[in-house]
Amino acid sequence: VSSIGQSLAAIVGASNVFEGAGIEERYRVDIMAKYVSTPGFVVRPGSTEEVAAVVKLAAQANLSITPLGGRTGVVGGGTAKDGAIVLSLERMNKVLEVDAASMTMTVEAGATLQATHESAEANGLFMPLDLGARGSATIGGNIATNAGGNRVLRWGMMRDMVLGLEAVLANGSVVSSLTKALKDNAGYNWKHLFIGSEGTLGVITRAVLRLRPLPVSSQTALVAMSSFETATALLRKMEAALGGRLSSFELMWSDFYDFSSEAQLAKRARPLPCGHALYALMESLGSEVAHDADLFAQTLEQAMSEGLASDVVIAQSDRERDNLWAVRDDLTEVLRPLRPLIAYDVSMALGDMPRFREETRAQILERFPQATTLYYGHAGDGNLHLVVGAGTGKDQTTEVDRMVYRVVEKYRGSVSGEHGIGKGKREYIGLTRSAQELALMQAIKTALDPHNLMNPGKVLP
Ligand code: LAC
Ligand code: ZN
Repeated sequence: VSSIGQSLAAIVGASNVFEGAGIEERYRVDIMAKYVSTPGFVVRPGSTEEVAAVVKLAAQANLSITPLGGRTGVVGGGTAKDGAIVLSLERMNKVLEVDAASMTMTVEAGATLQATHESAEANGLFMPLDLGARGSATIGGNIATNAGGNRVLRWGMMRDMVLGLEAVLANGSVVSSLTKALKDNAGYNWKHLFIGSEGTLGVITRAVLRLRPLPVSSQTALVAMSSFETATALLRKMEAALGGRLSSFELMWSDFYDFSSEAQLAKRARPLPCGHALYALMESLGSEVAHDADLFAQTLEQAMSEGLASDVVIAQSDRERDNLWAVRDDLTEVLRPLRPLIAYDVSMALGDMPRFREETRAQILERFPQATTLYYGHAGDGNLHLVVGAGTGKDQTTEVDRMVYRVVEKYRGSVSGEHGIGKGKREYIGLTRSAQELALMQAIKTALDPHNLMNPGKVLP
C-alpha cells in the first residue's frame, strides 16, 4: 500500500480503498465496454465530510478525481485518468428523508433512481424521472448528467426536480443548500451549474428532490403508424385529449422495432406485427381509474378512425405493460450482437427528424453497406437515438461520428440531448456551442477548478 493509499484509508477505512491491481474491472471498464482506464485508487467515502477530506488530499497529491455513480452512463463520463482517483458514491446510497407535507425527498448521491421511486411510492408520492437503467443509475449521476429518460414530456429533466443541492468543491469546501422550497431567487442559482456538469466542477453529495402525487391510474399502449406526419399529429392529439396526462411518447422507427422485437421473440410475443413505418409507445398517468382508461381507449379509437393510428394494442395488465415497455427499454441483450456499437442521443426540432434520419441513414449505408442502423427516441422531447453497429468496426467510430454530427449541425440540433458530452463527444461540442459559450464554460471551470482536478478530460474540448 502506497502512502497515498494509507492516507485515503485513514479517511474512509482500509476496506474502502482499492489500489492498483486490486481494483475490480467494474471501476475500470464502462457498461458498454467502450471506455477503459487504469485508475490508481478507488475510494468509497461514507459521508460528505469524507468526500471533502478525500478531495483535499487529492489536491495535495495533485491527483485528479472522477466521481462514479451507477456506471451506466454511455459517454465515458466516469472514465478516470490513469493513476488517478475514482471516487465511488456507492456507500452514500440512503434516502435520508421523505417529507410528505412539502412533497420532497432528501437523498445521498449514491441512492439508485429505483430506490427513490420505491421510497416515494411507500409515502404515496412519485419521483417522475425514469429511464431504463433505473436499477443502477444513481441520483448523483442523474444530476451530474441532467438525465432525461422516458417522462420528460410531462415532468421535465432532472434539472426540474432538484430543489436543493450539496456539493464538494475542488478545494474541499462544502457548499450546501438543501432547501425544500420551490422558489429561491437569492442571487445566482449555483445548483444549476452543477446539474449537468458531469463531475467537472465538484462532487455532488446530497440533494433535495421535488416529488409529485402518486398517479393511481396508468395506461400504456403501443401504436403503429403509417408516417412521421401521422405520428406528430397523434402526439398532438393525445396531449390535447388527455389534458396533460400523457407522460411518455416513445417513437420507434420500423428498423428499431423489427430488430428489437425479433431479438426478444424467445422471451415474448411480438406485440404488433412488423411492416408499419413507425411505432409509438405511450403512457398516460392519472388520478381517476375508470375515467382515465375510458378516455385513453376512446382517444386511440378515434385516432384509428381518423387514420392517425394503423394498429393499437393497449396493455390490460402490469405484465402486458412490462412486455410493451421491454421492446423499447430492455436493450442490453438486444444490442449486444451489434457491438462495438456506436450510439447517439442527438436532439433537434421534431419536424427535422425524418430528414435527419434519411440523410444520416443514406450516408452511413453508402459507406458501410453491411451496417445496421436503428432509430428511436423520446420524440415528444425532440430527442432521437441512433444506434449504428455491425459492419462498422471500432476504428470507424470517428468516421460515423462525423457523418452524423455534420447532419446535426445542419439542422441546428444538439450533439447531446440527454447523455452528456463525457469523453466521447468532447471534440463535437463546438458543433452545438459557440466559441463564446465555450469560453464562458471554460471560465466557470477555471474559476471553480483552477488545477483541473475534477474529472479532467470531460465536457470541454
Ligand atoms: C434510452 C437511453 C439509451 O433512451 O437513453 O434507451
Ligand atoms: Zn434515451
